[in-house]
Amino acid sequence: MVADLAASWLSLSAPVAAAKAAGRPLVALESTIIAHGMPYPENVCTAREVEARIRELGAEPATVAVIDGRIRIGLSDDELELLGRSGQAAKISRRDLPAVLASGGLGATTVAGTMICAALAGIEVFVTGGLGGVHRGAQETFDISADLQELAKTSVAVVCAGAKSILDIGLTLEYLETHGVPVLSCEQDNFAAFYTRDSGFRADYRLDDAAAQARFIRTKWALGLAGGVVLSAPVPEAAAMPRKEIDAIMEQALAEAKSQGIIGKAVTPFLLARIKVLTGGRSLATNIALVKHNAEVGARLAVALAACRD
Ligand code: PSU
Ligand code: MN
Repeated sequence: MVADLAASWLSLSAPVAAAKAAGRPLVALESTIIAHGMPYPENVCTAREVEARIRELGAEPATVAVIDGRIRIGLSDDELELLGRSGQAAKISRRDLPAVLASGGLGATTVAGTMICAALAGIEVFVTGGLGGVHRGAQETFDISADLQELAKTSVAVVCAGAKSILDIGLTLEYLETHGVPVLSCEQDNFAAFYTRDSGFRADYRLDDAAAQARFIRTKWALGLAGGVVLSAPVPEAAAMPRKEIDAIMEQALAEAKSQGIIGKAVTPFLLARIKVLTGGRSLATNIALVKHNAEVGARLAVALAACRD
């Protein structure tokens, strides 16, 4: 069977395999944020703290990456270090997965890549920082993250702090609507904007309670409506950046990317690194705080989903 063949590329860590066998809740985590989204050593430190917090809340974390040509679901501390430190990991979205597997390589999975692997491993909840989306100026560049197409077809719930306003958030939400991807929000009515709480755009449905989120998701999938669900959680107030300041910095980073001719998969890592420098490192603290908060929201959702299996 196709699914069995695909599953033969997977290696589950012992804790993930044990949790799965016992029917305990699992939370997938991406690795592009570790390898390409944050600098060392904060990336590895954050990855470990996020995993610990998910465990405290009763779910098992499963960080996803490709190591030695295998899809690895659940990483050891040494493997997190390898990804965070080597600078050698490929950035793996849907189109890159066969290349890195076939060549026996090392790679970090994006939102799209992680969703594919999570679905293969039977994991329903995935926690990330921010979604990829429709880039500003996409009418000329056609730069639309493969994350959005993945949400359209792969049945995993993705917890995020919305999307950055380096993207065109309005068009990102339009794209998701076209593809039938529900955008849920907790703690507020509006979709979050990563460094700031409010994107200025309403989410489709506000569901603060994990049990209500779980019922929504179960109902979607029970109806045979395959595809993802976005759950937006705003960065905690104390860690949010002043809107004016971050907007000006993002404009500058975007202008630099354009003038330097940065294109394709290099765009998002370039912008993240420039924003960190231009904020004097403060954007990194915000990024870490929002990922930890997302981990809490995701762990509670995974626990609630496990309690309402159909
Ligand atoms: N947004 C962030 N941090 C990240 C990313 C997005 O704040 O690390 C990563 C995620 O892995 C996301 C990917 O899936 O960038 C999107 O890349 P692209 O725009 O090239 O599709
Ligand atoms: Mn892109």
